[in-house]
Amino acid sequence: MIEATSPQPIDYTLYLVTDRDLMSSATIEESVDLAIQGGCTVVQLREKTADSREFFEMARRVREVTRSAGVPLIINDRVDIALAIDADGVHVGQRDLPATEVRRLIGIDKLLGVSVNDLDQALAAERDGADYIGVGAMFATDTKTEADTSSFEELTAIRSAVEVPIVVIGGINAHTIPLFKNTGIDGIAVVSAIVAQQDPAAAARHLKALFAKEVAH
Ligand code: TZP
Ligand code: MG
Repeated sequence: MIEATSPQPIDYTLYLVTDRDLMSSATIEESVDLAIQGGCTVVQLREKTADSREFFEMARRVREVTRSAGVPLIINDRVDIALAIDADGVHVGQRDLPATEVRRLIGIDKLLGVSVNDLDQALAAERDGADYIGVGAMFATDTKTEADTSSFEELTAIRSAVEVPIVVIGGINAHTIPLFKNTGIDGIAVVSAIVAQQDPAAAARHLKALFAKEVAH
């Protein structure tokens, strides 16, 4: 009999989402490397303005950085690129391939993350095989102006209803982190409050310490 190896539990505490158009660093690898130095525990490569070849090449380079740091790398939207570079997982939204299809394509060993706005979407994501969900946008953000939003009421309902880890996204920064006290979230997903800062490592370190002090349960 083939025993399934029990997967390493993922630490979702400080989940970095990349954006080369906002970053203070010269390269995406440098941005990711600094964020990891500051304590980021998961990296999602999300590059909306890259064409397929660029995205693939970036993913390959970032893969080196995350692999040597032992941090999981998740690819936004693109199952093909995730498989091509042997990423640790894929993250999809409500307008991307359905979670069931992504799960079928990536198999059971890779991580599947799904963005949700409300309880129905969260329950569906869990049922369809999501390993974790991203809830948001919690606050309006210039990083994704077209994002649908989620309220704290919605977040509370989702937390009570699903077992999978929850990260919140959208406007997460040093001012908003304390508002998540007692919400039962597992982590924060951050773009601009890390990658756009002059010192991304220091910014990540600060957000992580705040989360540990104010929110972690
Ligand atoms: N999905 C919902 S909001 C968002 C994404 C990708 C962007 C979050 O960016 P920031 O800069 O952390 O507000
Ligand atoms: Mg998407």
